[in-house]
Amino acid sequence: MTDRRRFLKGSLLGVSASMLGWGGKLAAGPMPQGAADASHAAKASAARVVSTWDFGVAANQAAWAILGKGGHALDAVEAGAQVPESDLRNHSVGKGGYPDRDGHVTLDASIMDADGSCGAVAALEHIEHPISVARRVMERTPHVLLVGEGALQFALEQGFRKQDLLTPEAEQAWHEWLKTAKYQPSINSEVHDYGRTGLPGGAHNHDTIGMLAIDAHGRMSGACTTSGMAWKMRGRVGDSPIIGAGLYVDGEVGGATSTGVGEEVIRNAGSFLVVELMRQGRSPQEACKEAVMRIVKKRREASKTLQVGFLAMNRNGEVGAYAIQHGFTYAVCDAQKQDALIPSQSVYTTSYS
Ligand code: SD4
Repeated sequence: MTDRRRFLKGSLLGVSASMLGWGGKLAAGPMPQGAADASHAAKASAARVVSTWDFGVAANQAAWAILGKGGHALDAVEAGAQVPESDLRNHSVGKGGYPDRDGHVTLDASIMDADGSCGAVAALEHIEHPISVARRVMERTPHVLLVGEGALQFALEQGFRKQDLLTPEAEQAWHEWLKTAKYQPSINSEVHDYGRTGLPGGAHNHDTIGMLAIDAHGRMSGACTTSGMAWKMRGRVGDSPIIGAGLYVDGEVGGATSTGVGEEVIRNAGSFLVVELMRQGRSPQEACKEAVMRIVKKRREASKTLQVGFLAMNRNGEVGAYAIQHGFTYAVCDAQKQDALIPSQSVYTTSYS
């Protein structure tokens, strides 16, 4: 994994919003073919996608396959989020995710568009791509959130295939956990320091993918998908499918997404808070930091051992992130750079072990 890393200094990849040229005037009227191609290339270069954690690099590339051709941000984030959902090596998102303490893999996901349209599923079982079910909830129902059995019923009605999401590896890890069955929801504060999570098999505990994209037409969308906390209580729902907590997008301002202990994010309406702070003039970086500090101030002692990270992008394509613990990373992909992985700033710069 380390060799995939392309750590860059700074939160903006050294590319300023003005260099991106996003939001520039589009030529009116018919154009000769060559000029049209050039115009398309210029617009596509304004597109950008950002995602949480190391696996965001691969997810971004799937999103870029759409954004780079001038496709819609909503299609891009759905396609991007599907990548870790299908990755069986990934035990915190989609198929192959660690189950709850009773052995059920239950998935949470949400998707949101620039105009406030949104859809989500929570505690969904047996469906490999909860992000796509969330999109159907948004587009084909008058509702925002479907949960559990009802979400599954809806997915099956929509033609999604029912399958077993518990892989042999995840099942083995669950059996290991059952030996002590210590119910101590914990967090992944450092990507490569698995020992501290107490999870067997050197597993990550918390790695949700949150993704935000701006397309060549300046449309912004976001997606968030996870299997949530490993060995969680049956029925536990985290922040990821809660609009305003794990994900929020407002096309006039920008978007935000979160990772880490979902309960802390929900308590503070985290992603909504980040977007509102950007609306008031904060940069994405400042907004993420302020949202993290709200949690830290309220949970001074507990925050020493819990992780929450926010990732935000404003409508100009400026990106920022902030976390409580060291180790949070985010991936950025645009026409200049396809595989950038950036270490987030954090409250605690050293490990707390
Ligand atoms: C949750 N926030 O279910 C998710 C988990 C997570 O990085 O983000 N992991 O609480």
